[in-house]
Amino acid sequence: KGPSVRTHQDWTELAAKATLHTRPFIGGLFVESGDAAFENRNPATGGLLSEVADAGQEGVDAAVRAARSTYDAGVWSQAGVAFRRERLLRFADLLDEHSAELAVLDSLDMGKRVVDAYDLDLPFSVSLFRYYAEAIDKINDEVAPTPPGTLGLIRRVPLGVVGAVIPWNYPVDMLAWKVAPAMAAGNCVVLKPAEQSPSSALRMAELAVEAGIPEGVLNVVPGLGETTGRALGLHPDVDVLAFTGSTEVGRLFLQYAGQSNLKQVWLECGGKSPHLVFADAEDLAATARQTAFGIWFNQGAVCSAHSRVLVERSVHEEFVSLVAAEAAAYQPGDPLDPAAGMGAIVSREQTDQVMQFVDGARAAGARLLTGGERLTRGDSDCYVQPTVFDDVDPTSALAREEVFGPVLAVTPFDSEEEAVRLANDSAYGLAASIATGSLSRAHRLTEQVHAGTVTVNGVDAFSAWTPFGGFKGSGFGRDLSLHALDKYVGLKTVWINH
Ligand code: TXE
Repeated sequence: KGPSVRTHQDWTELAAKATLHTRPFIGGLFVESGDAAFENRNPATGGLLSEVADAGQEGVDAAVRAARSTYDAGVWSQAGVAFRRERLLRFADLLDEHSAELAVLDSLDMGKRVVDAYDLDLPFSVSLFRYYAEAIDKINDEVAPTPPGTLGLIRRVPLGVVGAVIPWNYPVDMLAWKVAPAMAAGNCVVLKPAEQSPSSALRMAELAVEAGIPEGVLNVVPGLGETTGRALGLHPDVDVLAFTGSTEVGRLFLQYAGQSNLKQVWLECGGKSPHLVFADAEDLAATARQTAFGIWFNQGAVCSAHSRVLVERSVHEEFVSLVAAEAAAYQPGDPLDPAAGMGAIVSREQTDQVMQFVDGARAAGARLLTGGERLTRGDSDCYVQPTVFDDVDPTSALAREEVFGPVLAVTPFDSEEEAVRLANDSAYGLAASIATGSLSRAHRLTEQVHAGTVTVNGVDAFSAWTPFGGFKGSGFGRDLSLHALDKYVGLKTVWINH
């Protein structure tokens, strides 16, 4: 399928027809659950989209029961890899068929450009379901070299019930990153989408059943973090909890595990990823385009957003003016308009938070090169210009804390050692990128820079085939690639004396 050829009007009409589910999807059905509800607002317009049930303790209990009984029944976990492979491939085909509908749901819920959801997020999710479906019948268990007269088997077994708690920045993709490997490995899943973006996950769970995936394999509990998220984290019958979100909430999930059943916890948390630009970079203009993409794509709401640029002083002035010029291509507009350069920020609260960083940077004496303004469209003020601050003090909040918005912090450096020191002087270690024409420097720095992914001469590379995740405050455990399966299986030793 090629890129979207739909117009602004086409997308607007699709959006007007969109159906937004609001109730938990448990055991193959949308159910009534809990007595609380929360508002789902479209940040692009400020309008109310839906009132969504907060599944709460009651909903989480029901979902975990459904997942457990489906797991124990063996209709998925023991169904054999050929069955799981076939159903997951069918699910991928259905997601592909419903790409435009799902892209619209994400755009309405959280403000991203619909064409980015359609051209990038959806194809990537579809490819992930296919990737893990195809992987599971190609991985063998092991036989250990135990003494004669014995047989030592090392089996990879599903763990049971997987809880997944995901953020709003990539609703469809974050679901796929967790759910595809977890389901492929034979587990049943209870997923809590972010309260800002519940719609696509509820629809995807419905499509999973339509694809012939047994009821109860994928359950979705919409809700707030402190109620539904917490109940899932503390649930005594959840075996694994996979989380993507803020470092602060990641810490809570470790506590929940300690306070409950010692469930395994995997965390993919925030970042403050640096882009190191050296004077020997082969193409400064191309590097500036990568810098712009690395911070302004998806309104900067990317966990591996390259929100810090460290640039060698001899090319500093030239480089920052190239980056500032790129801002023209990222001016915010209606997320349903393919011509918009960026969409809306997910919520007023998040926009307030972004503007606090902007105001703080101004007050701290950083040099504003472009942007810095909050914009209003109709009734919504959830738009922020693509922003660049130069000469940012590396000890300031803008250089150290995750903004999760379209705000770039530039700091010049004088030597390679200083660049590496600044890059590593962070509570996070998710990603880093390096622009250099020197092969030796590239190799040297990929060793020295402490991040889960280091990209040379590009920015923020990731793929289905390579692991994604961080060090330090960015969490642990890896999404994507065959290694993601490790999070959702246990090793079981079977010893036979014969
Ligand atoms: O994230 P949260 P929010 C960062 C980013 C952003 C900030 C706040 O800096 O500005 O976090 O965003 C659930 N118990 N990132 O508030 O709160 C919540 O419902 C259990 C980085 O959206 O971490 C949602 O499903 N669960 C990031 C999920 O956790 C709780 C992605 C993530 O929400 C909970 C998102 C609680 N007490 C935000 N509180 C990344 N690195 O990808 C919340 N949740």
